[in-house]
Amino acid sequence: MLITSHSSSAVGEWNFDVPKGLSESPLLRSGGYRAISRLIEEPTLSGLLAEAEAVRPSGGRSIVKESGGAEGRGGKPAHALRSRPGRDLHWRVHGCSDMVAALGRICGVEVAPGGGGTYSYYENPGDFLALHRDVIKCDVAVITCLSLRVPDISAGGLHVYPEYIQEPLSRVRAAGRDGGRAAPLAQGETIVLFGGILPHEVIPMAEGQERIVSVMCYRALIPVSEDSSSSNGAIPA
Ligand SMILES: O=C(O)CCC(=O)C(=O)O
Ligand SMILES: [Fe+2]
Repeated sequence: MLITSHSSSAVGEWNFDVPKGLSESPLLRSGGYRAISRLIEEPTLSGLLAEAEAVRPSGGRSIVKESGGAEGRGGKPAHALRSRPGRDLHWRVHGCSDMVAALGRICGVEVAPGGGGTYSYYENPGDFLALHRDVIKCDVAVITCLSLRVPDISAGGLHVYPEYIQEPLSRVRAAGRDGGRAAPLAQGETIVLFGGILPHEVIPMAEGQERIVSVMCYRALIPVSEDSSSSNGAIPA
């Protein structure tokens, strides 16, 4: 999870402008996200899944029942899932110069890895990650689906709100899920999103579903004003 333990300001203080430089990004202009089929290919995908399964038992689940009051980035969104830090392969895949160059082309802005990366396991019915924007260190998030049991567009997947890029989260919440759209991610697919800007959530898993993803953060190498957000930086889980 790319979230922090701090939260934030009242809606009245909300003032968010997409940082100059990012506003020119073709990715941001087309909704702030893109699903890509073969950004990571076999046998690397299987290697990442094996690494995710290897570290899975070494930590417990994380449950937060109520979201904090963040209107902008970070905060403490409610969630129920298991999360583990990435290991060697995760870093080699996401930190290498080829990946950084590919992401620069996709995003239209240079990026740099912003942390070690994680694996997230939505493994029980009802597992979810509530509406949020990612922390300051995470302008761009790269999420790859390593395993997906029982795909279903109406449950257990990423949901994004491109129409609400400049809105406080309370307004996104008030609009409800119809204000956004599903961003389904098939096994092996990757989504690249401006997670610090685009409001997003993982909607609850249905009975029998399971979703394992690798998550990696990148910073956009342009001045991203911290004033435009309501939270301070924090570490990925
Ligand atoms: O699992 C996903 O698709 C999204 C995860 C996410 O938004 C996060 O970890 O911050
Ligand atoms: Fe996120």
